[in-house]
Amino acid sequence: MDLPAAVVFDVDGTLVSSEREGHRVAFNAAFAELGLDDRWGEDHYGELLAVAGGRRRLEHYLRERGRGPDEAAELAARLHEIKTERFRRMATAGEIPARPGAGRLLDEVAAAGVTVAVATTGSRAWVEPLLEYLFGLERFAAVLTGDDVERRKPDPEVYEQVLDVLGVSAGETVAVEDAAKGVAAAEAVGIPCLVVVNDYTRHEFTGDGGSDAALVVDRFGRPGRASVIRGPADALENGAVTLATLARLVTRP
Ligand code: XBP
Repeated sequence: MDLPAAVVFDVDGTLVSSEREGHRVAFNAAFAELGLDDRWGEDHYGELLAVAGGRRRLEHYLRERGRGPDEAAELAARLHEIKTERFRRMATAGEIPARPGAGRLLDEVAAAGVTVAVATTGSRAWVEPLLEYLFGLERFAAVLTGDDVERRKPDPEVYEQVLDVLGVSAGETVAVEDAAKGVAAAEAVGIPCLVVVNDYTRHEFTGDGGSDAALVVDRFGRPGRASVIRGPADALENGAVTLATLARLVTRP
């Protein structure tokens, strides 16, 4: 089996189920704390996810609601600071669950001696406590966050940085993502990508959307049985994403 030199995981929606009942709830709590009537419903938040980065998401929303650029930027920064602390507390209180099978796959990849890293748009202030709480931070050789880059996914900057930090090439690395903007970022630097969709991103992979992904599945499996949405039908092992699944995606010459 041609093992990858490294597997780089996205966080929100990939390793963890964090958006609908996590970030969205924290954003709404921030609105309330500042006495604002704004609340992001589940469907509306799914649309807002098109904007990567919580502060930028807030700024985009506030501008759409008619606030001027300076007021929107200043208010977005205040709201995001409150939201980030609220989400950090949710993470360390165990309110943000890992996706089923994510821990199993992390264990399998690490047991084979394959380097594991994270490349996320999320803020370091909650990313590290959440990874520590759910998986143990020591298992990640590198954790690159939205605080480490100027440009967020789909820009490839975070993946360029993680390859540089790990000292590996794109062709010997596999990325694991949940959304089209993550696939675009990874594929832009030549990293083959496994997608594990969720209820906010599944629509991006029907038809020819997100077509650059090497393999699209509906879950990690074990527990539960995963299904291939796009890619080789025999890519799973006993209904699960395994290290062998990831090894098939390695493109090193
Ligand atoms: C997901 C994001 C983040 C989170 C909110 O990042 O776009 O912005 O939605 O976290 P990824 P912040 O899928 O790359 O993990 O408020 O800290 O940005």
